[in-house]
Amino acid sequence: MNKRCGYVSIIGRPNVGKSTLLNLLVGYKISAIANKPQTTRTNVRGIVTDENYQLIFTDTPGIHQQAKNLLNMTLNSEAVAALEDVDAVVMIVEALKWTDEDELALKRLKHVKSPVYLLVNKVDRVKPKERLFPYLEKVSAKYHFKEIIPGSATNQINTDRLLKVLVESAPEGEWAYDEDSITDQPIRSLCAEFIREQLVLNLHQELPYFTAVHIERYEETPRHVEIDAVIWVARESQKGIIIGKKGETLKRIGTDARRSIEEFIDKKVVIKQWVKVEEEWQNNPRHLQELGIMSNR
Ligand SMILES: Nc1nc2c(ncn2[C@@H]2O[C@H](COP(=O)(O)OP(=O)(O)OP(=O)(O)O)[C@@H](O)[C@H]2O)c(=O)[nH]1
Ligand SMILES: [Mg+2]
Repeated sequence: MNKRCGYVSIIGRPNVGKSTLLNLLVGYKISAIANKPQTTRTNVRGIVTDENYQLIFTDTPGIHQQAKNLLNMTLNSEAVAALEDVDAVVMIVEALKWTDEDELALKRLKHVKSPVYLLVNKVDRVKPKERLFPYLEKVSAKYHFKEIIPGSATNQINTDRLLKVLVESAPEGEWAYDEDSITDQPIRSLCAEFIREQLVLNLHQELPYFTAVHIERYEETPRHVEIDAVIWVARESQKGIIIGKKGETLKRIGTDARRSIEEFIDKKVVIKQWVKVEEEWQNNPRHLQELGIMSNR
């Protein structure tokens, strides 16, 4: 069999399970997961290589409404940009739900020429299963999906089927990456992603939306890796909340992120963190570029 190499983008509204699917397929945690919308802030690439194929997945920020500031507009436009020049698209929705934001994500597929597969995710929660049938019928009328796959990224239901059809949609060709590559994200972005994940998990309500992480230094010594991270916030009061009483919240965020990074790079890690305030960072293009959220297209 000839080798196949294909590019696949994963899109959908926030919180449907895009990053969970990416991590499952890649077999490593490279994209942050949290039960809150807008966890993913940049397009994250994950590479899956088997004997006869290589698939290069792009996990995108959730497409959402009320994108009023530059940050939110950028998240939406980066997600849409990932639909260009791919061999297949996976749109994800949550079983039994169809919201205005799903509709918005669907609209973005209008000009997509490649096949679009719909993963109806989180079916593990649907009981009894018969409740799915009318839903599947309803979503099939919404777009000419190449195939609709009910499944679950956490419980690995039908994810093999999804992988199989994606491989079939990939053109024959040489691989774009080494067979042992799992991502093309620079290690600094991965570290920022792990810290951001802990911010989302450890902070309540809306606060994570106002935060961003930038790795200012990543240095390997023979014994360990030293990381200097800046957490940007928009207000002085947010800084206080992130630091917490006697610095406890920030410490917990650092410890949890350190564990994830150590597991990933298999080396001891020392993280130093600073919380800095810049009021309008979410509307500052230079800042968004520095953070890797806005690309230089
Ligand atoms: N029950 C169940 N939960 C799931 C499944 N897949 C993902 N989740 C959960 O859904 C939540 C959101 O998952 P993410 O992967 O972060 O979602 P996302 O689409 O990447 O979200 P954004 O980055 O905010 O756009 C997490 O709590 C996941 O554990 C599934 O198949 N079943
Ligand atoms: Mg995500």
